[in-house]
Amino acid sequence: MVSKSSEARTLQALIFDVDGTLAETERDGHRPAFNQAFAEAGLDWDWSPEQYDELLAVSGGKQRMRTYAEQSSDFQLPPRFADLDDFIEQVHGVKTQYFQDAIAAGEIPLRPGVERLIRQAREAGVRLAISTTTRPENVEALIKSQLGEDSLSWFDAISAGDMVSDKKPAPDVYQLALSELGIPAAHCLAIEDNRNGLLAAVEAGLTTVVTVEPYSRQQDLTEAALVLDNLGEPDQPFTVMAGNSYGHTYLDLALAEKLLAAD
Ligand code: XBP
Repeated sequence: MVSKSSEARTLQALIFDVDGTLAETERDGHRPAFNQAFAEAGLDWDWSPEQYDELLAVSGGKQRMRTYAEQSSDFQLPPRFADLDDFIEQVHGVKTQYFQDAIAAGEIPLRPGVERLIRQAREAGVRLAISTTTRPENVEALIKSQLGEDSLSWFDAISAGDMVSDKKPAPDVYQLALSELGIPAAHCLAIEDNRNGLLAAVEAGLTTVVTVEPYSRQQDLTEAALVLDNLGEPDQPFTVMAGNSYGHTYLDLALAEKLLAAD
């Protein structure tokens, strides 16, 4: 793990995870898109919300499909695919298209406080980045559909999907974002939604806030500086599940600075 220096730790960037953090995309976005692609491929796979919660222990949709295929004793490769790699590549491509259609239709809104915090950071000159396991085209679709056509340019680094070979909980996707930002980890705050993401961010040396999702509520999130139900809004306070919120009721840059200074 990267050690944090004792110099004054001013906030220079926020690094957001996407799925579960910017928006609750997993159960009602990725999961049905997987199921649509499975049906189209002639498979009888149909992941229920409960089953999907368990499958989320594996980061990355392609890795999740591979694990599921390898653990299904009765899985038979449909004849039109050359091998398991070809199957995963093609079916995941179809899944991505279904997911993007749902996102472009605006079916999945941003979580409370996300847009407010992003806009506050922009006004204050605090830079923005993304570190996610999902594919870059999914990130672009979500950000554009929710924040406007030009909003991608607000982010100085978008590290996503196969840009790194080792997915979360490995720190690689955060290290990539940090090197693109050119800012030491000690001056950045990560925002995540689950244990795999938290471990990746902390291993990269980042102070991390976790906003839980239904499936991550019961996870061990001990390494987080603060665990919340969501980022909160001035008229919609967050609930603190672990950590010190210093009397704040929503996450703004002032609270982010305090969390950095205390870590
Ligand atoms: C997100 C993921 C992704 C999504 C599906 O993890 O694990 O696999 O579930 O997206 P995180 P893809 O939020 O921690 O980055 O199918 O494009 O992988």
